[in-house]
Amino acid sequence: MKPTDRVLAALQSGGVATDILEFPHSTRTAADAAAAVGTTVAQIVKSLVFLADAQPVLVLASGANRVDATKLARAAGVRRIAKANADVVHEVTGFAIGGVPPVGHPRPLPVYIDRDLLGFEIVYAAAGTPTSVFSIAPALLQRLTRGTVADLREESEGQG
Ligand code: 5CA
Repeated sequence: MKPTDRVLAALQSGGVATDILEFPHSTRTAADAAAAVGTTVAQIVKSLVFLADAQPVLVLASGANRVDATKLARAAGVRRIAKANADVVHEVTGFAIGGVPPVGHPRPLPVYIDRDLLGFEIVYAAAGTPTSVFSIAPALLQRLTRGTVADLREESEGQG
């Protein structure tokens, strides 16, 4: 199955009716995706894998924010947070960096959601490839992923 089909299947089995938007150019980064869609970087969902006491977790963060490791550790109830490398990201999500979606993984991961995403009516997330995204209401994304909403924003720097 194509990567985008795995995402579409997960959305459909969750009862979410949305189309995958395919672009002729890169949506690999939050900035690229925002430019392609014609929205703000803050409305792009970054799907990031961290190791929380060595267990993989997925963080859905606003494209405008960097994730604060201390806040994530507190939310996850762990001591150590490390960023997963590209191989680990592929292994635990089934997708390559630049296209990692929030849903459609081989095994469900614990999900933590940057509360700033909930301030938007619609957000855009990667749909499995570095040239595709889908739109979704953040409340629906939360329900679909059973994600824990938390303050995860690093305060010192703006863009991530
Ligand atoms: N398609 C876009 C917007 S939806 C996207 O996937 N953005 S993202 O933020 O979710 O994915 C890019 C992120 O992957 C970067 O922010 C960075 O945290 C991570 N990343 C990029 N290169 C590497 C790498 N070599 N190892 C680990 N993580 C990486």
